[in-house]
Amino acid sequence: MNPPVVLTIAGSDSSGGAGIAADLATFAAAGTHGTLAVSAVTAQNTVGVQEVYPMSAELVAQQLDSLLNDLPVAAVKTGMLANRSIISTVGEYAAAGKLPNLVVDPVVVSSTGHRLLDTGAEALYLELLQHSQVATPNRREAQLLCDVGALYSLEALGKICGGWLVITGESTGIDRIFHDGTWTQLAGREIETANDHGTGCTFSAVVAANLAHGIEPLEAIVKAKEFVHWRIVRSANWDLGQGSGPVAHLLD
Ligand code: PXL
Repeated sequence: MNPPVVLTIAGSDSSGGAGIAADLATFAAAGTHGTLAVSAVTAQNTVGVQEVYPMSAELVAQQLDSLLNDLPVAAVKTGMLANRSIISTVGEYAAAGKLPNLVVDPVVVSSTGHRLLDTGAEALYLELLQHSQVATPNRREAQLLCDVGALYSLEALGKICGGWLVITGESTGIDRIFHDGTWTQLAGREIETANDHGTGCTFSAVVAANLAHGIEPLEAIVKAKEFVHWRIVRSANWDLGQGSGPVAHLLD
């Protein structure tokens, strides 16, 4: 039996905590085969981001063509897309129906506070979000998207999203889900740890992996939160690097 194939379109984090490395480890842990299109390379560690070098939008498109023309991709997640031209290129593939079960994590700022998206490029996400099955902004990203879209409320953002909007970290450990005009609160348990680098990437990656397994969106989201919770618990006392360390993507 073949494993489901999942695709991440995201940046590389040299520390291995976030971005493509986190996504691929998570895809493997979730029983899927991971494929990738690199949007940018970052020089980064647990303390901060030292350099960001975006790929050309043409190279992102070539990576997408190569794998989509060959492999049976069942779900896709986007992470860091770096700039306008890459977001709009990915948007064209989504609009053409080439990115099934699309999970959009609209990454704007790294956990250490470094911008991972060109200033002013947020507005282009509003187009891409229309094609998403699940969108996973954190509280700050959701507010930024409302601001650039002149959206007066998070409900208005939810209506723009094609499917399910999950706002992560609404307050400690709690996520809020908007779908079909209704909010659902997803309670979490607080974990005392400095090691939360890349948790947003891991969450959106496992949502995509769950969708690739044929799990319905709400269950895919609920299971993903549980998945991330246990990984944070496992690595809570790790002491890797001087800043925010990674989570245990593979558990053991
Ligand atoms: O967590 C957001 C994120 C996404 N993608 C890359 C990152 C980070 C955070 O550091 O480095 C490449």
